[in-house]
Amino acid sequence: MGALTDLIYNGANAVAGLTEAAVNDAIASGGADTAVAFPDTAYFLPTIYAATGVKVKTLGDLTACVGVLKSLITNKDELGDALNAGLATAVGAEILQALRYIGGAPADDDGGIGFVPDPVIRSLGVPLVTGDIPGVAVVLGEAADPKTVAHVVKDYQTNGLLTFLVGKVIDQCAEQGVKMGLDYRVVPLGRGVTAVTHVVTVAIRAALIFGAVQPGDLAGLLAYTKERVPAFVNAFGALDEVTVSAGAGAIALGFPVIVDSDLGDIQVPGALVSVTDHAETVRTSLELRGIKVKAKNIDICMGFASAFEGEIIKKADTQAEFYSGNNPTAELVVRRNADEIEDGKITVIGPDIDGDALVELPLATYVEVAGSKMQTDFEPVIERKIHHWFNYVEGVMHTGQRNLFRLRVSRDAYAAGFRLKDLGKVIYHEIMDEFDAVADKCRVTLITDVARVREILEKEAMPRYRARDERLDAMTDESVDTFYTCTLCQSFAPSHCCVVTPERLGLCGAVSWLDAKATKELTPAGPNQPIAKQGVIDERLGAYESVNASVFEATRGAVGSVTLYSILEDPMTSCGCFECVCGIIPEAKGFFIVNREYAGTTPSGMSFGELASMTGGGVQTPGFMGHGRHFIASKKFAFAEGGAPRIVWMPKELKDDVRPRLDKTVKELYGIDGFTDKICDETIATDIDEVLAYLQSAGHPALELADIM
Ligand code: SF4
Ligand code: NI
Ligand code: CU1
Repeated sequence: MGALTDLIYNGANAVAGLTEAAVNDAIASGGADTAVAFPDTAYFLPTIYAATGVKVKTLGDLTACVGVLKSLITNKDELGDALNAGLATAVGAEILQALRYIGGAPADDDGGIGFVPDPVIRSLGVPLVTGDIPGVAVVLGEAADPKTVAHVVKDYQTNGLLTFLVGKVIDQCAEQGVKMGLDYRVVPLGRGVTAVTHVVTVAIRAALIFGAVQPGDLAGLLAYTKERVPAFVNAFGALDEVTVSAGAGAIALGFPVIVDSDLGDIQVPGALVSVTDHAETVRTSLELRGIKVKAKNIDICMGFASAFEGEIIKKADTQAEFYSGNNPTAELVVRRNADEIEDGKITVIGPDIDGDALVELPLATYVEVAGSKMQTDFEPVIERKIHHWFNYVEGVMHTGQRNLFRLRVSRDAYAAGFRLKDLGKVIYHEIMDEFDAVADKCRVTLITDVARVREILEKEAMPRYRARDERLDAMTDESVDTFYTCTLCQSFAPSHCCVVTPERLGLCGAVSWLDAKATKELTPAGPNQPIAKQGVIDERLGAYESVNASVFEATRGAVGSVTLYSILEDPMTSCGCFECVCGIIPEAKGFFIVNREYAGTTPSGMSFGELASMTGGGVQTPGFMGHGRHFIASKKFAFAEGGAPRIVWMPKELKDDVRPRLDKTVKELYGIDGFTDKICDETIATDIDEVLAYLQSAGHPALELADIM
């Protein structure tokens, strides 16, 4: 053991020395009052905050932190003590990185994105709980042969993992043509080894955001990251002492470290492991962390992985485009009887995508599904997936749905042999994989013949879209006798449970009542369980005995009383991945809402990230509630408090997005015309007095209502 602990202590002492000197220098030159903060986070210096509860705001606050850091380095020859020294290294790295951010964004280009803002972490919640992102890889160092590291990283990418790069591997992967960026799930953090702090704080903030771990509860923090953050480290190349002690920090958080050099007998089973054969790196890493990936073996010539979902294909790189603005288009999934279709049949009707110049075509993606458990209600659930499945293909980009979409196939994909039939294969494979419980047979037809597409669009697709919309519109909480729980997020937020109703979708925006119903059919023991609507306690609040009982059971006793329609009385819990969060402006007698994408400040003086930190982790916080975008225009939004007329402020983009539905709802329920225009936004005012002045001049109805609290 001695050799390993020596390395860890040497590294930790070196980092401690550097940190102390850097802090002293910074104080000497800027003064102890100089502000120090990472951008767009509500968690200060997250490692220090989570581990000790200390809210670092100025350079002066760091002096005490350096003292704590040094006290963690005991130089005792026990692995447990040495791992604490590893945590000291993590703290030192965090401080050194934070110093780079004094006065704003770092001036020096470190080759990476650096600090990851809170909203990005929140946006990762859903893909992580659904297994869409099955794990997080940290790849650091410098590989002896760049090809080996690029191969490993591409392998993770193909399997949907989120990979963070630290060190020279960034340049090596770039040279080898690895597609990088958050959209590709390969994220360069920085060349210096201290940049590893930016992934450490992601794991730590996950514990604060989703896990409701209290700042200062170090044991709770380490238990959370070990049990719930599926991360591991791959270190390439020669290991210096600092890297080893940073690795010890990773091990303390519960993340195994796999190195490609031969450590001989200083390995620690399950925690520090040598894998010198790079062909084994990925398999061993996933196994050590218990990460299971779904093999996606579709017989097409291009990659197929969720990691390609964010890929952008520029017009100049496009071989073929199917765009509703230029040609008729439709995407339609229909239920059939088993005797009506032949399973596995994929047909192309009309011209394929061949050509030297840009090929522009109409397209109907026509999918027929048969199965004894297939319901008409599942048609739109499956249909909406087409967007994701097409995007998963490397070299294919898709936006929109139904009769309004844009689909591009890249020149690279075409050159590799990708043709229309392959799109059919993708749909067939995914339906039989994801919807196997309801789909016994599936037939896919891709039509580019303009007359046929127009006929399908007019005679079949449009009437069906309209009928579905009418059904959705007519589907109210009163019209059904079953609601659903959603506990998918419990893997991160153990005591959280959403209640999904026709008029209130999950706060992530990704789970509607129909989705929940379909999931119950697909995985009967899964995250969506039916709640029979029984035992009304209060209609206005949306309080039901059966809802309370189901939530109590689903949260194992953590939450016993939730309302469906109130923000102030027993509101639903928030996990952390909500699309929007709302809060109160007492002076305006109303609520403001802010969405995750909005980076500015709100009338409360807080940003989305700061507001979001007021709620989450499966806790009920009256007055602050996470919710989906779609819920804003629901007749049930804040129904108990007076409904949508209480909304007084939203970012402009959000306003424009919800305007048509919101105007309709408010007109119908409260008889007010053009309501959305009466809501203030950041282009009008964020200062509370100016907001009030605007609401006055616009005649906002909230001002006429009773005080909100
Ligand atoms: Fe998580 Fe709620 Fe969305 Fe389910 S509906 S995935 S629990 S946020
Ligand atoms: Ni959505
Ligand atoms: Cu969530």
